[in-house]
Amino acid sequence: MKALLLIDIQNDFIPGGALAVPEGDAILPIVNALQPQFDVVVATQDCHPANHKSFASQHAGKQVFETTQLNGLEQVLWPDHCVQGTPGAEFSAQLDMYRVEAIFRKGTDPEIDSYSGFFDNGHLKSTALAEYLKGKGVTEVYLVGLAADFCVYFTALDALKEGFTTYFIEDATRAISSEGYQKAKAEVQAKGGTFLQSASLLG
Ligand code: VGL
Ligand code: ZN
Repeated sequence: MKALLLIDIQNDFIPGGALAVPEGDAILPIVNALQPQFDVVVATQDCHPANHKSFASQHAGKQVFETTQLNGLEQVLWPDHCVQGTPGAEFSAQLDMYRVEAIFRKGTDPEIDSYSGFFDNGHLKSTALAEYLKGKGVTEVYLVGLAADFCVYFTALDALKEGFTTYFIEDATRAISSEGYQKAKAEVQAKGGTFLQSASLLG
């Protein structure tokens, strides 16, 4: 069984949002066209409390996009984004949701960030996404969404660790930084992930 994982396709990651990914909105028609091709479609949702420690606003004297140490992990300090209960945390209104059978929320613990849809950044707690997919008989996961160099990338690494055959649909993702994306892509490929274009699935 094949699953399509919609990673963080939320207003704050789309142009106009608090942490906009360049051209993030360009993926929407492709993601919608892909959904009917899959047995299982699930979504992740970055869902932070207002005092989340990944926000630069929570660290006196720190600027947005600086890095710091957070409980022993390197942490990029982000603009406030995807705050629970705000429009920025909602899925894009242009994203079809009718085939999405489950939503996995992450980043809800104020003390730790959570890029991957499977685990927090310290690998301390699971979202139960792997167990959910395995319970549905899924062996192949296809990744789309935002941002290619953060949440899609870390989700790909964990999908590979969890034993899923992992595909990254490149034109259905966009990155915050193109250098970051090139490094991320090389690592995912080295670990066994496959990069492809949506056209090869849409036929
Ligand atoms: C993301 C930075 C912070 C993402 C989430 O969805 O890629 N990036 N929080
Ligand atoms: Zn976040």
